[in-house]
This record gives sequence, structure tokens and C-alpha cells, in this order.
Amino acid sequence: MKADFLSGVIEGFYGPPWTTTERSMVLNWMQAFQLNTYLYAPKDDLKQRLLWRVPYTSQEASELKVLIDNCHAHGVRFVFAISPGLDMAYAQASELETLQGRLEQVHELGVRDFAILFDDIPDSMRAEDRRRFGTFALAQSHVANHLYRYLTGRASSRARFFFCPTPYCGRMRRAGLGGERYLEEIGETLDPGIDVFWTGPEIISSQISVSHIESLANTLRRPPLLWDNLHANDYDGQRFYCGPYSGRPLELRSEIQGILHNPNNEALLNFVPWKTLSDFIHAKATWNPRESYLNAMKDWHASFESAGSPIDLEDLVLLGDCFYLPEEEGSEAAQLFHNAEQWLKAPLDKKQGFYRPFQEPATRLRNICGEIVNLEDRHLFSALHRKTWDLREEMELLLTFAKQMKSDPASQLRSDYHLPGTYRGGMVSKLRGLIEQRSDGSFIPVT
Ligand code: GDL
Repeated sequence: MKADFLSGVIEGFYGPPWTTTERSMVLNWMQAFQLNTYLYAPKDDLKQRLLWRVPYTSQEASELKVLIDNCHAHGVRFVFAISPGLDMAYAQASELETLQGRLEQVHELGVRDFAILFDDIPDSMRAEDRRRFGTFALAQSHVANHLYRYLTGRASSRARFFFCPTPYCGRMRRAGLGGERYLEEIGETLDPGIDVFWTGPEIISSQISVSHIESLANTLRRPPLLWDNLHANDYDGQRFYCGPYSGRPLELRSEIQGILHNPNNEALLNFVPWKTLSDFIHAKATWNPRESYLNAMKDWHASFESAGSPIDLEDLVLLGDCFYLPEEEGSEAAQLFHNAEQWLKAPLDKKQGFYRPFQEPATRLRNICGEIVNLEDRHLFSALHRKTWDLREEMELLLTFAKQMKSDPASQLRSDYHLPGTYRGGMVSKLRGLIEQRSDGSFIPVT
């Protein structure tokens, strides 16, 4: 692993950018976990992306300066990203000048590290751009090289410049996003001093292997920099992820320039992801994600002081296991689910035997979800509330069902708290009912 290995956080999700208070807390954690880089790229800071041509007002600039100074005070490299790709006219010299001006304004605030991002943009070019550059890759690499030379001409040799390609994962590459030889052309033409982002085989990659990265590095002619979306939750409002950083072998570290982690929108829910990411980055010979998770949960537990009944660490682990990783529940949640299935599927005359193994953890889970409302840390309560509420609704229903079946196994389940319309109602829910997804990923209409 290189001495200047980049590690840290990308504020790069869709949704409201973090507040100053949240960013301060993030930086305290980053410092404690020895994470060294903060990439400023909130998709919904309008002037970062949609309105990329418009400079910050002096009020906005001074707010940004607070963050920049705070990063530096915490020993964290601040990287400013701009995303002009939604509507940039690559061939127009004035567009380059505008971009340069935007970065210049931030340079004056003390920033020396920059990124240009071309993710999630229309995969098409204006006729004028096509005539001038031929391909998307050549147009983007022209812009990135120009800015890189402009900025690094004046900066120290420590300054870094990052580039996010339009196809930024294996699946997009296979689909030919950005054009057939897009990544090859980036490898050939992008200045070798520029680091290139990559999210792995998928946008959200559960696994990233050394061989996957090796073949990409060949094409890019440089080791990539990981933009890791493992714990990002902007694509699903009901979930968050507090499972351990995992699915990457330790050897991967020597194949990449670093790992920048695009996390849960709710800043406060990233304690375990970042602590375990730090464990992974600093691990010597071995790495056990579950162990790292359980240790991190022990520390996070201190934030769960309740004004009601105390929250036990074991119960917090059970809750955390329900919001573990995108493709995986933690072992206790997986066990609870298995027990629930066994109990529900058992024939009426055998149900009794499966009742207790389900009912005991389900009751604990329902209770801890209820206890979240009493957290003394009201910010943590706000961050968790909607998600634990949904989980509690489902546990409550199953437990009501269990109780009714215990007294009358053949009874028809009814709950006064789960009524049509208010329970699982609404347009999104109805639309979800129209199409079913199979385990192989394909969809079929529900008939
Ligand atoms: C993406 C976006 C990112 C978003 C994430 C998860 C990259 C490079 N871009 O595709 O902003 O938060 O997915 O939804 O990952």
C-alpha cells in the first residue's frame, strides 16, 4: 500500500447536502479513524452540478470556507468537485473559461485538490462536439487535462486531481456507456497524473476482486481510485447500512490509489461503516469484518443513551443486523427471518414448536425499534426514526399474528393498526405490486 494512500469520505449522494454541524461531526470521526480525504461533491448542491456555471455568492463561499478550514484543522485533505456534464458544450472555449473561473473561486478559498465528475449524465454529444472531438472520452479528457494543467501549474506536488468517467463500473462498461472504446481512450489520453474513479463491477459493489481491478488498471494505464458506494442509501429511503466494510480482500489495497466512501445520507448513521473502513485500511495481516463490526457497535452503543428503558448492546446488534449491507443481513437478523419463515410455513399442527424461536428475538426487535423514540440524542433519533418505524410495523404485525394463532390456529388475521390504505398504501406501494422481480434479476408482471 502506498504511503500517500487516499482514504476518506465523499459527500457525493443525491439528497440534501450535510449541514455544517453534521460536517463537523464527520470530520471528528474521520480524524479519530485516521481517514485523510474529504471529497465535496453533493449531487444536490445546485452549483456543484445543475448550475455549475454560477459562482458561489459571498455568503455561500464563506460557508464553504468554514468547511475547508475545518478539514485542514482536522488534518484532512479537502477536494472540491465540479460536475459540468449535464449540459456542457465541450467544444466552446467559453465553457472552459467558465469552469476555470468556478475552480479559481474555490482555489482562492484555499483549495488545492480538485475533481471533475462525469457520472450520471446524458450519454449523447452535440453535433459540434462530435465534429471537434469525435468521442465523449476525448472531449472529457480534453477538459480534464486543461484544468489539471491550469491548476497544478501553481500548486504543490502534493495536490491531486480526480476524474470520474461516464462509465464508472463494470456493468456500465459492458453496456458500452459513453462509447465503445471510452475507457481505453481515457487511458490513452488523460494526463497520467490524474486519478480515475471506479465503483467496482457494479454501482453498488458487494464484492471487488483484485483481478477485476487489475484488468481495469491495464486499460486505464493507472491504478484506479475506488469510489465506494457500499453503504450509500440514497436509492432507498427505507434502508440504511451499518454493516461492516467488507467484500474486498486486503490485497486490493496495493492495487488502488485509495478508497473514498460515499456513505448513508444520514451522517450520524456512518459511525460503523467508517470505523470498519478504517480497520480495513489499517489492518496488518488479517481482516475479519464481523469482528470489526461487533467492536464498532460496542463503541457506537455509547450514543444510544435512552431517556426511557436502557438499550442493550445485544439488542442494538440485532437492530444493526437488520440494516447491515445491501445484499446481506447480519447473522442475527438472518436467523430471525429464517425462524419467522419456518414458523409461518409450518403446518397448523406443528406451528407451536416454531413459535418461541421466532417470538423471542422478534419481541426484542420490536421493543428496541420502539425505544428509538426515547434516544437522548435527538439527531440520532431523527436519522433512524423512519426506518425503524417501518421495521417495527412489520414486527408488530407478525407478533399480533403469532398471538392470535396461538389461541386459535385457524383464525383469520386482523390488526386494528394495519388497515388498508394507511398500511402499505400509496402510489409507490401500488406500483410495486404490479411487477415482481425474480432472484435472477428479471422482472415479470404480476397477473
Ligand atoms: C451513483 C452516483 C452517486 C450515488 C450512488 C448511489 C457514482 C459515481 N455516482 O451512481 O452519486 O450516490 O450512485 O446511488 O457512484
